[in-house]
Amino acid sequence: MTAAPTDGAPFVVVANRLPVDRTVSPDGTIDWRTSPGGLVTALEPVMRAKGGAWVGWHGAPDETVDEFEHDGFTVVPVPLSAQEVNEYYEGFSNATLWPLYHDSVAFPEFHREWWDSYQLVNQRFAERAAEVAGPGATVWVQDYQLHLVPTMLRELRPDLKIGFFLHIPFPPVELFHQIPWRRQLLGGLMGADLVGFQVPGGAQNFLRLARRHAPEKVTVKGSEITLGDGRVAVAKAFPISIDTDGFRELAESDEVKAEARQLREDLGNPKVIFLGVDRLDYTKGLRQRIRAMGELFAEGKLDPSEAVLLQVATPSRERVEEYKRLRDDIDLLVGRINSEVGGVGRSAIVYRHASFPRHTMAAMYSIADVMVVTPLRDGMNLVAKEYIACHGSDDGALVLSEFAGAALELKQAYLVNPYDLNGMKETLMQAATDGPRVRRRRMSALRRQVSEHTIDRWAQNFLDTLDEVARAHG
Ligand code: ADQ
Repeated sequence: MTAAPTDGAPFVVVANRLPVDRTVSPDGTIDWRTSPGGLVTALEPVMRAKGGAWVGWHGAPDETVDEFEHDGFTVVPVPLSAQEVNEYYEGFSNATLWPLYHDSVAFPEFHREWWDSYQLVNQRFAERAAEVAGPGATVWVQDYQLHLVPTMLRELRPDLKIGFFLHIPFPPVELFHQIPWRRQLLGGLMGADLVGFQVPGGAQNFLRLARRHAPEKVTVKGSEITLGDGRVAVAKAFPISIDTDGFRELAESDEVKAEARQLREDLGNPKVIFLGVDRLDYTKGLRQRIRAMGELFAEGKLDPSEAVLLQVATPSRERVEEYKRLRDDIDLLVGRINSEVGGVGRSAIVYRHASFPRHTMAAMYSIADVMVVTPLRDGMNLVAKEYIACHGSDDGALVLSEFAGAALELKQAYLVNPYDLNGMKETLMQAATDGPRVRRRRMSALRRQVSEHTIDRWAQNFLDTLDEVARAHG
C-alpha cells in the first residue's frame, strides 16, 4: 500500500500519452503546448476546477522528465525505455490488443516478452498515479494500453474512486478467449468501480466474460459484478462525442470560410466532393472505400470531371509492419485508379498522407457533399460527428459503416456494410444523388443528435455515475 499524500490531486487522469507536446524554440527554450484533442478539451475544465493531475508518457523514449505545472493542472510524465515503446506500446498494445479488439481484421501477435513489458509498464503507471492522488481522489484511467492499472492501483490505494474508459471496441467472447492472459486482463479492469464502453455491446461482452473467466469467484447481475470481497464493479456504455460548439464556431469563422472557398477552387470546383478523413489504420476500411470509389469512376457512374474523392490520412504507427504495408497498398491503389480514370491534369482521387490543423479539417468538412466513413470496426469514430458539426448547410450526407460505434446514434446516416462493395457503391451513389428534401431531413436529425450529445456531457455523465457507484457500494 502507498500512503495517500495529503496535498495530492483530488482528480487524476491516467492515459498512455500526456495531453501536451514539447516545443523547442530556436534559442533552445523548452515549452509545452496543450495538444488539441477531444479528451483534453473535455477534461481541462474539470482538471482546472478541481486541481487535477494527468499521468502519462511524454513521447520521448529513454528520457526522464520532472513533474510540472501547466495551464492549471499538474503534468506527471512517466518514462518509457525504447525497448518498452517497442514491446509494451507498439507490441502488446498495438499489435496484440488493437487488432484483436477490432474483430481481428489484422492478425494479432502473441509474444510473452511483450506481455511482460505490458505488465511492468502498467505497474509503473499505477505507482505514479498512487503517488500523486490525494486521499479519496477520483482517478480516471483511459484505454487499452492500461488495462491492468485499475487493479494495480486499487492494491496500492484502496481509498480511491477508480473509473476506466475503453475507447475501442471490446470484443466478443470467442475472440477474447484467444488471449493467453485473458484472466489477468479481465481482472485488471475489475479493479475499477466503473468500467465504461463506447456501446452497450462492449459492456455486455465484458459482463459475459467476467462470468466465465474472472480470476476469482464473482457474481454478475445486470450491469454489476460483485467480487469476492463484496466490492462491486459496474460496466456501462458511455458513447463519446466531440466539442460540438467548438467545431461549429470554427467552421463558421471567416478564416475557415475563406479557406473552404480556396480549397473548393483548388479541387477545380467539382459538382460533388466526397471526403474521407482517417488515421491511416487498417481498421478504417480505406482499401474497400477507395476500391468502391475507383469502380464507380471506372464504370462511368461518377464522372471525374464533376466528382472527386478527397482522401486525407494521418500518418500513424509507422514502425509497425502492418501499417507500412497498408501505406504502400493505398499509394498503389490510388495511383492505379488515377492513372486509369480522369482527364489530364485532373485526378479522380486527391490523396494526402498528412496531418492537418483543425481549421483545415473544418474547411474540408464544410465543403464535403458526401462524407465517407467506412471502418471495418471502430469504437465510435469522431470524424463522423465532426463532419455533422462543421457542415453548416443541410445539403450534406454522411455515409457511415454499420460497424462504427457511431452508427448506433447516427441512425439517419446512409449506413453501409464496408465488406459489401456493391452495396457500398449503391449507397454512395444514393447519398450523392438523393434530392435536397431527403438530405435535409437526414442532416437535421443528425445535427440534433450531435448538438445534444457533446463531449462535456459525456465526461460529466461518466464522472457523476462513478460518484454514484462509489457512494452506493463504497
Ligand atoms: P481514432 O481511431 O484515432 O480514435 P477517430 O474517433 O476517428 O479515431 O478520431 C480521429 C481524430 O483524428 C479525429 O478527431 C480527426 O479529426 C483526427 N484526424 C483524422 N485524420 C486527420 C488528419 N489527416 N489531420 C488531422 N487530424 C486528423 C479512437 C477510437 C475511436 C474513438 C476515439 C475516441 O479508435 O473509435 O472514436 O478513440 O474515443
